Amino acid sequence: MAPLIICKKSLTSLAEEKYVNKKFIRDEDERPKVAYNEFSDDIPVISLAGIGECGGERAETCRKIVAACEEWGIFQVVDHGVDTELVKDMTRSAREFFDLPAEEKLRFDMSGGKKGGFIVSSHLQGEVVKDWREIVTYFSYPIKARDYSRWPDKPEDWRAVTEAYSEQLMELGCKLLEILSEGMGLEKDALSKACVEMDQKVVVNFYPKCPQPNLTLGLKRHTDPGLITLLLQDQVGGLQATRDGGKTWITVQPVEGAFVVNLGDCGHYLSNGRFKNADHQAVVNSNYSRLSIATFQNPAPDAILYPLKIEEGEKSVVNEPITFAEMYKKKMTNDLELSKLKKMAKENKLQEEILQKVKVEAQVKSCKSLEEILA
Ligand SMILES: O=C(O)CCC(=O)C(=O)O
Ligand SMILES: [Fe+2]
Repeated sequence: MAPLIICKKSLTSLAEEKYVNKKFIRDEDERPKVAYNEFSDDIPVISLAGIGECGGERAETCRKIVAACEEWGIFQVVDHGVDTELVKDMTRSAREFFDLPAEEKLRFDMSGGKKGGFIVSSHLQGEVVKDWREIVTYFSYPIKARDYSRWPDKPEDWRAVTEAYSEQLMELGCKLLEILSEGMGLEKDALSKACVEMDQKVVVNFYPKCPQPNLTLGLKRHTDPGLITLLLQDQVGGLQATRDGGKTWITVQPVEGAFVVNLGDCGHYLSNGRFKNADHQAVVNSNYSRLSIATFQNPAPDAILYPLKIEEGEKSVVNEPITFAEMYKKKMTNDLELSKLKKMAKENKLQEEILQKVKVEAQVKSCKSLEEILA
């Protein structure tokens, strides 16, 4: 059997086991409903080629992006201007990091609330069920807040590559925020101004092969808390989205060189609900490991969140202005509370079922003895 203390281990070793450790097993209603490689092309793939120009092409691209944000809160971008070689280097470097022996990765163990580094499943403490993933994460913007002691020092080019990657992704993120601002009928800089100073955090997700992928998730269902997320995924597949509250799911078709753009909660709030916050999860499989790199473009912690525009006759989707830090804390606390309540309800139901069974058995027994008396 797999060891019980998983957090201090690397998940890669558990991937060799025949069965999934029970800490990773999800309730039936949370398990994958669609295969990792049953791809859908419902999510539009949009070229940003003409985005620098004024007029026709830019307006058309803008229209497509706004439509995708209203429908799914997800789209993919190609011709985005991020250097192809850099993307390859980032992917290679990340794979090399996860290939390191567990003790090397654990030199950057981020358990206990450390800001950045390596961990199995999630940086959140008190999760009820674990995600089938390893992550390495670093906080890249604002530059003054960087703590390089939490950035891996292996492979050798990790820091140079990740710095360059963060910079180019910040540029792409800002370009997209301009388009979204215009799409909301606002000045180009409206969303970036609302962020006060743009924060950026990069989470590299590694999902090892999984012996029983139908029982677990690589990353449980969620919406991203920030403004937008730029996700680079390999060609394996595993990112899934729903827009009917989890009844039906699609697996996003991987597109070579593309970034998947997910709108987060802040995008939803600032647009007063016009843009969807992408409801998504990641599934795993027994054939291939998978790598994805999520770059979160977030408002500064003290940025105030409130719709930038409320149309006549509409109500604000936000009760009162709230800072991003407060919103984040509330979201994470609620999430953990909900999972704990669900677990308790399940245990209570189980207890009730056992009690019921015991009662029925007792009745049967007493009936039998009555029959015996009568005979
Ligand atoms: O790996 C994926 O496809 C999804 C990753 C993701 O949603 C996240 O890191 O927030
Ligand atoms: Fe996400």
